[in-house]
Amino acid sequence: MNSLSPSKFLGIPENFAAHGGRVDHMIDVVHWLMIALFVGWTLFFLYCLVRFRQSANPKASYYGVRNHVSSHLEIGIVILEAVLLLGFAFPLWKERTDTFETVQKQDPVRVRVIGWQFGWTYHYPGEDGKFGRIDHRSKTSASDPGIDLDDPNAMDDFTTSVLKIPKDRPAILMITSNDVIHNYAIVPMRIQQDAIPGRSIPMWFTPNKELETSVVCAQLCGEGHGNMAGQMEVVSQKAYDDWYADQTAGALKRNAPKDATASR
Ligand SMILES: [Cu+2]
Repeated sequence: MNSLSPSKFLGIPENFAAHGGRVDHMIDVVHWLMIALFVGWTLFFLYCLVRFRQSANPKASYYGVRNHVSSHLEIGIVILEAVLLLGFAFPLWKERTDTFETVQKQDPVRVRVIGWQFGWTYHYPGEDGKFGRIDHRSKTSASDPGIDLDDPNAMDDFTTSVLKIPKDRPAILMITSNDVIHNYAIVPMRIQQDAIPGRSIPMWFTPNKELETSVVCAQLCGEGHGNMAGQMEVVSQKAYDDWYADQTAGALKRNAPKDATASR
């Protein structure tokens, strides 16, 4: 079946997310319908070229088509499309959007993703699992997530330019933007979400294989839009934990109160 699936022969990258199979299935059934329509319309077009050629039809017909084949065909297509929408697309959408409560109970990894002109910054909550307060006035550059270091929860927070998450564990990415509307898209994870300034929108998925891949901006956002390809890594839980502990320790050291006279 795989070689017969349009999502494969049209060259979509391999799926690496737990829910991705259903997205690919949706892409497959929609493409099969489109292929059928394309072939049908092409045959009909060729038929018309021959059947209604000028030499055989010097005079126009004032009656046109008198049977109901076309109406029946159209009703058939409408039914098929309704099946695709109600039978496949809606249930997939429902599953994607209604699972947030469940996912939150499955010990997810949480990362804030900040889009900016032109790149991505990742903000991890550190070992306490709590993100520090965000203060937009404290931002010093386009890519600054604006973490307020006066908040005790921020002491162990760290930021990266590459997204790192563990395999087989749900990841909840909170997508936001520092400037204009971007769109955070990970094709191998079959997921994307608009990054809107002033909003923090959750997007969740479970990577089921280790990989290094790229993330892209899927919303034209300015002259550097094409440079917004970033990197992400899915690693083993152990590698993730080690890396996370390292990063947290680094942050705690950086943010440790200096001597009392130094102003922050
Ligand atoms: Cu962009």
